[in-house]
Amino acid sequence: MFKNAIVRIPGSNFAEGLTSVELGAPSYDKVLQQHSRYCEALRECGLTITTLDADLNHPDSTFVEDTAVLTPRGAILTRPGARSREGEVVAMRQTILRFFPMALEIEAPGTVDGGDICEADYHFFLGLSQRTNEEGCRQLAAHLAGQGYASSVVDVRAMTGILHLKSGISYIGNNTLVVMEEMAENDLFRNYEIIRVPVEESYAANCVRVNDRVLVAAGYPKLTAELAERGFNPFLLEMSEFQKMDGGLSCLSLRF
Ligand code: CIR
Repeated sequence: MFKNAIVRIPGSNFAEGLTSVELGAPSYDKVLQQHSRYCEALRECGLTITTLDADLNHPDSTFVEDTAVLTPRGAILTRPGARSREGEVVAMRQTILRFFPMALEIEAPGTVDGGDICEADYHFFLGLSQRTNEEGCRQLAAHLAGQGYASSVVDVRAMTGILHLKSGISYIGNNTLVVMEEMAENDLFRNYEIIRVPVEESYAANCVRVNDRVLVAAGYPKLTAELAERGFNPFLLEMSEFQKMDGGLSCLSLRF
C-alpha cells in the first residue's frame, strides 16, 4: 500500500524540455489540467500528496520519478542521465529527507533515471538505457542489495521506441507484468503473469498500480479491457500532453 506521493507542478516552460517524439508542442493549459486530474486520481486512490512548486530552471522537473528510487526500506537519490536534469535531484533531496531518515546516492560516473527502475515486490528490474548506464546499475544494485532486494538488468539500449524501461513494462501486483510486445518474450520475465500490450497501444504499457486501482492512459481500449477482465480496476487518465514530451503516468509522481 502506498500512502504518499510527491509531485511537481509543470512549469510554464514545460515545452522546452527534452523529447524524442514528434507529436507537436504541448498546450500549457492542457498540461495543467491533465496534471491536476492526475493528482486528484492519486488522492482518490488514498494518497496524501506533497506538491512542489514549478521549477523553471528545469523544464522536465514535473517528471519527478526520475530523481529517486523509493522503497519501503529506504530512499536512493538518482543521478539523471540527461545533463539538463542533473540539478533536479538537489531540490528533491530536501523533500525526501522530510519523509526518510537518510538517502543513499548514485555517484558519478554512474547515471540512473528512476523511470528505468521497475519494482516488482522484492525484485527490481534495472533498465540499462540511453539514460541509465552500467555503473549506475551497479551502484543501484548494491544499494538495493543492502536493503535486502534482488535485482536484474534489462538492456533496452537497442529499443529506440522507448526512453526508459518503464516506458515498456509495468509491475501491477499479483505477480503480473504489463509488457509491450517487443519485450514480452524476455526470459527475465518468465516467472510472471504477462499482459501483452499490442503494438498500437505500446504507450499504455506505462501504467501504475496505486493501491486498489491501476492508472492507465486513456485511449487504449484493448489493454484497458484486458486489465478489467483480469480483475484489475483501471483508472483512465488523459496523458496526451505528457506523451508529447516522452512522459508517462509513472514519471509524474514518486509514490511510497
Ligand atoms: C525526459 O526526456 O527526460 C523527459 N522529457 C521525459 C521523462 C519521462 N520520465 C519517465 O518516463 N520516467
